[in-house]
Amino acid sequence: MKPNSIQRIQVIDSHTAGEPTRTIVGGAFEPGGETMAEKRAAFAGEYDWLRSATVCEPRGHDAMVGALLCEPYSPDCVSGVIFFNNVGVLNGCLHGTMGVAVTLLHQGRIGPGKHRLDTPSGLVTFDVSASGTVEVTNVRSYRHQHDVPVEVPGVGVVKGDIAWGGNWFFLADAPPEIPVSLSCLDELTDYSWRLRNALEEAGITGANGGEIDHIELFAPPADPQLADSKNFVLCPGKAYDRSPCGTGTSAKLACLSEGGLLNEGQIWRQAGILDSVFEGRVKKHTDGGAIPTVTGSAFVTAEAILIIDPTTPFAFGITSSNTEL
Ligand code: PYC
Repeated sequence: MKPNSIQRIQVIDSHTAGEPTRTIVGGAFEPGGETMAEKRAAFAGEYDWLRSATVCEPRGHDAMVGALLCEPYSPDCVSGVIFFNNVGVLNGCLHGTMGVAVTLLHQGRIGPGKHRLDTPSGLVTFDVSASGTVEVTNVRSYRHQHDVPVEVPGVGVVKGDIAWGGNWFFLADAPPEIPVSLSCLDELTDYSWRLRNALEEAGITGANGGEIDHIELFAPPADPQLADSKNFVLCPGKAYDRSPCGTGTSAKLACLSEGGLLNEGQIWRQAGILDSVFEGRVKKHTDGGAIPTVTGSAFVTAEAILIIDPTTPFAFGITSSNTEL
């Protein structure tokens, strides 16, 4: 339920390879439930106002990812975390994990070194350095289906892989006529959004009906000396990831590994749309798939108190429920 008194929310902002994370570090918001999946569901039900107030305009923007620190379910974790964006909650988020890591370091809650974080998609380990380099060992990632055809209205048949990297991804080559470049953001967004809608219309999902809410398109890197591939990732709320997307890089690593194109321990350098790079490698998992390790750098950009006065316009953010958008 929305609060009817003024709320002061303490946040620390960071960016990881260009992609922002706003971490709620104060305000005593503890979603109910025991496991992280239960806490995520409780957050979605009880605290949707907190989500939209912190990451949507006028305080945030569409690309902003939020992170709520909470009690972990696993006692050996430094914190639990629930990630969210402009339209809802996320399963996992690796650029956000890197942002949380430098935030906790900035606060003095942890020192440089290895720590564990409890997330709704599972336990992740991060190793953070004083300079902001963060190596994250992700949850088991795997390719669910290979070379899946989907008929996309206005485009034709597009083939791609469906893979889990902490979120569900459809991974495909970018069409040759649309360069993976900042100058083509509108075209890339339109193409990816059509693809996502076509997957939904066709009832194509991840395992157990998991919604494929991230689209990842690939092209050769701008500079092969610096990266092996360049991607464009469209997130669930139609914002593009400014970073190479950590869960998307994990999904890519799982596909490469399952296709015999990446050996254990071999480094894959994934550039994003800004040509910032995540480095990844995998360790095969006994249950199939792989455990990816993804490394990037994150930087604290602001400390702030957000003031939410329920008597003011758009106090809980500009959303489709309070506009004609
Ligand atoms: O880095 O995993 C990621 C991510 C997910 C959505 C935006 N970034």
